[in-house]
Parts: sequence; C-alpha cells; structure tokens
Amino acid sequence: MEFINYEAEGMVGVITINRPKALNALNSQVLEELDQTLNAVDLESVRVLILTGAGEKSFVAGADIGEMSTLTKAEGEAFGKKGNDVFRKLETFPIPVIAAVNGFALGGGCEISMSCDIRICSENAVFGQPEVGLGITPGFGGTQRLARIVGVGMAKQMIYSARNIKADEAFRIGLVNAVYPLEELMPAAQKLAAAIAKNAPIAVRNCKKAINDGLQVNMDEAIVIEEKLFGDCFESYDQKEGMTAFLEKRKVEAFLNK
Ligand code: DAK
Repeated sequence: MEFINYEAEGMVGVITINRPKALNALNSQVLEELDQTLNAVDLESVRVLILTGAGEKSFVAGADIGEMSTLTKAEGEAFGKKGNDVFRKLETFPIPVIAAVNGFALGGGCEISMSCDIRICSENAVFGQPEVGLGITPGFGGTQRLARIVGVGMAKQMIYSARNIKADEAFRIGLVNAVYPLEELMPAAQKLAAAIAKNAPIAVRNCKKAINDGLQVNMDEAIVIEEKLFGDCFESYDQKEGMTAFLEKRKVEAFLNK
C-alpha cells in the first residue's frame, strides 16, 4: 500500500491515510487502498477501528481536486460511486469506527469522518463542505450525513455558504464529540477505543447495527430491529458470562466474541 498504513495492536486497529504531499486528499488509489484495507481487517481479533490522517496538519483535505478537475460526467459519477461505496463500507462496518480528526477535514474529508461512528478532533481541526465554491455538490454523502448529524438548518448553512468551521464550533453543533490538544488526540482515541473494546463485541456490533438500521425506518419498524438484535445476543458465551458475573458479584473474566 502506498497511501494507507494499517496497524492492529490487540483489539484496536488504526488506519492512517498517508498522502501528506496533498494533505491526505482522496484520489482513486487512496479509495481503492482503503477499500482493500477494510476488507483485510481481522474481525475475529479487532473490535474497534480508528481512522486518522498522517501528519499534524490535515486529516483529509477532501477529494483530490487535481484528479477530479478533468473528469467527464460519466467519470465523475464513477468516482463518486467509488467513494460512496467505501464510505458506506465504513459506515456499515461491523465494528465501531472512531475518526480522530487531526486537522483539515474538508469536503470528502468531512464526509469520510461522518461515515465513522464517532468523531473526536484536535484543536487545529477545520471542518467544511467547500464544494459549491468549486462548482459541484458534496459527492460523498455530505448532503445526507451532515443534515442527519447536525440538523437540517446548520447543514444547509454550512453547505450553501461553503464556510469552514473550527473545532470549537464543530463541538458546539455536535459534529464532534470532543476536542483535544493535537498531541492528546490519538491517546484519547486509543482510550475510547479500549473502553469500547472491553465490552461484549457481539453486543457492541448489534448496537451499531440497531442504531444505523433503526434510523432509516419508522419507530415501529425500528423497535422490531432492536428486538431482533437484542434477541441475537442471547445464548452467546458473552451474554452468559456478562450476566453470570453480575449475579456472582464478580468481574467479567473476558468477553470472547462468541
Ligand atoms: N486535492 C488535491 N490536492 C490538495 C487538496 C485537494 N483537495 N488539498 C490540498 N492539496 C494540495 C495542494 O494543492 C498543495 O499541493 P502542492 O501545491 O504543494 O503540490 C498541498 O496539498 C498543500 O496545500 P496548500 O499549499 O494549499 O496548503 P495550505 O495550508 O495553504 O492550505 C487548505 C490548506 C486545506 C486550506 C487548502 O489546501 C485547501 O483549500 N485545499 C482544498 C480543500 C477543498 O476544497 N477540499 C474539498 C475538495 S472537493 C463527487 C465526489 C466527491 C466530491 C465531490 C463530488 N462526485 C464525483 C459525485 C468531493 C469533493 C471534495 O472533497
């Protein structure tokens, strides 16, 4: 891989988009490598992913404008599909994904962070959807996910005005869950990942699926989705161990993902 680094240590995998010359902008190769990396994650052992960018300045500065500038309509659509497919894979990835946003998260950068389950960022982070200033619409789900995360009014303001926002404002509007000094960002992401990874993995996965799938349907259907995923946890080793430990007034020995 030229542009993606992947390291798994214990139960946490860290994916780093590493194309510093272009502030980690997403070209076709980055998207392809990200797709391959996700396909190769060992879901038997890894329980949480962290997605970040290389360097101290940028998470992802968007889709690659140089590559996009010469696309035909058909090529633009194909590029959009490639990105959307990878972003959707991230969003529906069986285990939680934390975006550790370490600088610019513009256009496709903001969009890829929104495909993750949780966003935390460094104090120097900058978010925005600058596409209308480039003559295009957000193309990797920005019109859809931003409105779902920060509300329709704020999303429309950000997208129509193409105005970037800093970390404190991103926190205020609920786009990120927390802001850290840059050097504390990855330790905080690791700490959060570890807190998630120590819980029963089947239950965590089912929570992700229940929240994601439930948000797409009405409440009556959503509750049925929850019921099925709740039921799915039973008869698992981890459900028995979690409940037995409580009843025996002891700590869980280990959740075994089975
Ligand atoms: N693409 C390509 N190269 C980029 C880039 C990008 N998005 N962002 C930065 N770079 C490159 C710069 O060209 C520069 O390269 P050299 O000139 O050194 O070769 C290098 O990274 C350093 O950038 P700067 O010199 O500009 O650094 P500054 O600190 O001065 O400025 C900046 C940092 C992030 C404010 C600035 O680079 C910037 O404004 N970058 C562009 C940000 C942006 O507009 N991003 C949104 C891109 S549009 C779709 C699919 C997807 C999308 C849309 C449609 N379909 C097909 C449906 C998504 C669109 C986008 O993401």
